[in-house]
Amino acid sequence: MPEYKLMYFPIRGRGQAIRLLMLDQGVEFQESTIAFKEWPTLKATLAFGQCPVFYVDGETLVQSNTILRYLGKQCGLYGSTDMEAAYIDMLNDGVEDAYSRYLKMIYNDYENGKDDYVTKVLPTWLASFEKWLATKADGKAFLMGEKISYVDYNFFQFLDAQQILSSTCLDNLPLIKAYYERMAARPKLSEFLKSETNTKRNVNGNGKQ
Ligand SMILES: N[C@@H](CCC(=O)N[C@@H](CS)C(=O)NCC(=O)O)C(=O)O
Repeated sequence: MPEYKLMYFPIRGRGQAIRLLMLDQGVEFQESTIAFKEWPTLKATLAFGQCPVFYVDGETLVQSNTILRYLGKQCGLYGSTDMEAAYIDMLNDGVEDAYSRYLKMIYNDYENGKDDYVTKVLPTWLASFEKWLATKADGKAFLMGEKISYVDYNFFQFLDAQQILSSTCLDNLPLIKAYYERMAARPKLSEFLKSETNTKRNVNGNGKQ
């Protein structure tokens, strides 16, 4: 395995799915936190001036979903045919669309937009995923059925953040609720989620959650 190093701000944010995937899959990696005062210097060196940054031996990757897809290929979490890979990407693009709406509300409109997001925007996205889950292994396994794929870590981190925002958001969604609990109970994830490393990290960079 190459040497992996994740660099990100001291928050869960867009680093979380990458961390969860590597921890659960037993991938060794180093993690280094970017101090906010060091950020301008590092930012100037990065392809799009954004983090997370993922170093693979001498290579430097940015874009969280690219990093997830790269790890998906490395760890056998990307389906076994081109069509399965396309469905996994399709689901991940759905998670990205929902997550972007969440981030927009968190960073730009928390006070005025939270209610609308929780009562209208989020339920629409979750209902689509509930319907999807019902088509795969009766909703009793992962987003693509019996085998876990990289999108499960991204969907799980999204659900984890939504539960913090609204603890009842999964109440009428039995398949997603059970899916969330199943993922959270995976031994390595469960240990990490309870750890201080995780609980002391803010969900988002502005402290809103
Ligand atoms: N599409 C990018 C978005 C990355 C992004 O927005 N990163 C934020 C932190 S989550 C950032 O680097 N903010 C600091 C800045 O833009 O200067 C990804 O998925 O990695």
